[in-house]
Amino acid sequence: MEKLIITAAICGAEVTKENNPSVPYTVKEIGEEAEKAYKAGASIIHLHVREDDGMPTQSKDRFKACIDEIKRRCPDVIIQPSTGGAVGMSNEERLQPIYLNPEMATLDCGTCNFGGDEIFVNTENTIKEFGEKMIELGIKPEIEVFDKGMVDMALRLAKKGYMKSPMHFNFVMGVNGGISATPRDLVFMAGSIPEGSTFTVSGIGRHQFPMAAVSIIMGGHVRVGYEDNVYLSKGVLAKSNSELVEKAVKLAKELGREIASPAEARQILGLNK
Ligand code: KMH
Ligand code: ZN
Repeated sequence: MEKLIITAAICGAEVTKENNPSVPYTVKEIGEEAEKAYKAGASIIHLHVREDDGMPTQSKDRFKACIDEIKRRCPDVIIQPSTGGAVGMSNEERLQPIYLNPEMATLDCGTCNFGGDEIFVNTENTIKEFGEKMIELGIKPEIEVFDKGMVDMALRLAKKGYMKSPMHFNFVMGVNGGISATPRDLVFMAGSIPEGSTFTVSGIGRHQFPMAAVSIIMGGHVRVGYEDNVYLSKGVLAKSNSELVEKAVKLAKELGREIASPAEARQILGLNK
């Protein structure tokens, strides 16, 4: 089986220091968490950035500062900025980090409920706009899908030229409003993408490691980190994202998957920059 790509989603836009005091906000904290996650075995850092007070931002300058800090500490790690940002941001705001020319960026392929009154909005025209821009700039999208219909949307738009093959998907499973985090649903999702595609799985909350285990067995890849889950085990907060990466590495070793280096991850994902 292909080596396992571990993505560390180190900070997200919603989780706060109230949820776990080691959620990184500042440039230095983000750099430190990225470095620890990388040293533990992550080859991709999925990046959101914050102001020093924790406020999520998509500011190009703030992304540049964080990317520079991460590259200084771990030059070969793959940095994947979010274009999802936080609920309520405009498309223009969300797209800012792609103008820093990253190798990858996320491309969210549908609208979904996001808890309470929150709705994460991605209209068809938004997806087309983001997809077109990423093709123009030579950025490989990680296609974020929170439900099966979003896979179908991505496939339909790929046929129209808004995304290229081979496609790489992130199945985000267990969001209130998205597909549930069950092995049955993961088999359904993985069976719905074209041959030659790759996928990673982000299990939300307590589903992080059970879904990681299923993905490892199926030949998929894994995302862990505070964006999706702040606990190392029931009732025990992780002290760093690196503890979550270490746990994924341990699972992979037990299940017979080797861990991909960033260079190997680039090969698997066909990154060409
Ligand atoms: N923060 C969510 C609203 C992405 O990174 O592209 C969107 C999100 C997805 O996290
Ligand atoms: Zn994200």
